[in-house]
Amino acid sequence: MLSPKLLDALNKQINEEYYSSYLYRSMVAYMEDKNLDGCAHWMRMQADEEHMHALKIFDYVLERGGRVELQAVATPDRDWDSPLKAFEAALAHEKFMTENITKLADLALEERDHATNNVMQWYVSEQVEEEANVDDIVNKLRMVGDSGPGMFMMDRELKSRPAPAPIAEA
Ligand code: OFO
Repeated sequence: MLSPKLLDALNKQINEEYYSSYLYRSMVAYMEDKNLDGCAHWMRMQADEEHMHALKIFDYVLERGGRVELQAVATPDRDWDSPLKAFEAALAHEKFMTENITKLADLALEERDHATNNVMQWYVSEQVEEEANVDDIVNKLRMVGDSGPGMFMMDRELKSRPAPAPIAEA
């Protein structure tokens, strides 16, 4: 049985993951508006991945006999000054998500809930990967400048991002 404190924190994290998905979906719209198909594709894959992150906690709460309580998802930003600024915003967001996950893992230990801590460890590793991936894109965009031929090449590279692994494998 999940403690009330942990159940509440997990429900909040489900909402944060849905917000992440929503934010990246908003970035898809922004990139499409700029005719950056590759960037839009990358954001689409990321939005799908965040959706799966939400579902993984959703299913976990149910498995533990907890009540999932969905909350309203906040309105994401719609515009950024440049593709680089959008990716910088994505990196800042991932750092914020890492902080949330760390707090949840800490809380699980405080509550002596090792099963939840174990699930959170999956997210801890996932966040390392996510931050590294976005950081790499931000660095490359800073190097090439986010317009002209450099941007064209980057956009082509980002189009090759594969679809995220299905939830069962997550
Ligand atoms: Fe990229 O954040 Fe989910 O966990």
